[in-house]
Order: sequence, then C-alpha cells, then structure tokens
Amino acid sequence: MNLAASLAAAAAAAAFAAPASAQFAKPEDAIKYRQSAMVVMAHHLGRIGAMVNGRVPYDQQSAVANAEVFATLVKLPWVGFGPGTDKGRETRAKPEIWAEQAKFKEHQDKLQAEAPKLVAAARTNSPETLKVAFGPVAQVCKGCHDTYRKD
Ligand code: ASC
Repeated sequence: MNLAASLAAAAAAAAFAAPASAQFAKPEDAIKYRQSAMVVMAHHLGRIGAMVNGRVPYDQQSAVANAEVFATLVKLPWVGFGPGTDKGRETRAKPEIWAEQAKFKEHQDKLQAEAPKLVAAARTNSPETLKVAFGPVAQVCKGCHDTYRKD
C-alpha cells in the first residue's frame, strides 16, 4: 500500500471507530470534514478523468493508484452529513439532504458500488475499459450534485 492509500485507510478506520455524534465537536467540524474528503476525492478522480479525456497521457500505475485512493475515500464524506450539520460553515449542501436521508443514501451507495469497478477497470490496463468505468462514476457524482448541491 502506498502512503496516500495508507493515510486514506487510517482515515477510514478512524471514521468508523466512533459514532457520528461523538466524532465532531461542532457542525463546522463535520462540514469541514466532508468538504475536505470531497476535495481530495475530486482530485484523485480528476486525475483519472484527465487521462480518459486525453488531457494527460494514459498511465496504468497512476490510474490504479488514483482509483484505489478514490475507492477508499468514497466511504468518508457521509458521516459529515449528520443531523444538525446543514449549517455552521459555508456549505453548498441543500436542506433536502436532511429531509430525504434515504434518497441521499442511495446516491452514496451507488458511488460505493461503482468505485471498486473503477479500480478493477484500472487494473486491466486497458484505457478503453478505464473510460467505460469512469463514465458511471462521474454520472453518480453529477447526479448527486445536481440534486443535493447548490449551483
Ligand atoms: C469529477 C468531479 C466531480 C465529478 C463531476 C462529474 O471529477 O470533481 O464533481 O467528476 O464533475 O460530472
């Protein structure tokens, strides 16, 4: 496991070690946490996106490493959307997230189902296979953002 993956794994272990209520001292901390996780997710998925869109050359090692980190990170943001975390810091999260918890969770589950497929696709060392797996992942991101993120 490389350093980034180890850090992500440690973060994941920490995230699951305590209930959400015990994890954040105040809503601001939960909001910062989920925003940070998504910034890092976007970074790693973006590197794969650049590859499948031809903005950077295809590189299997980079694709696998980024997909693995992304697949770990997709587990993280959700604990930061606990009750009462709709305010406390500037956020684009819409109130519907807290009004439609089950629907919001469906998006999380879809992402967690698609992310490992991206890792598997990266491991095949086929740029075409990678591209095919990237599409649904980006669609899940977009679908949730369109519904639950302001602007
Ligand atoms: C990304 C990223 C997102 C999604 C979205 C997909 O790489 O940062 O938010 O994909 O743009 O349409």
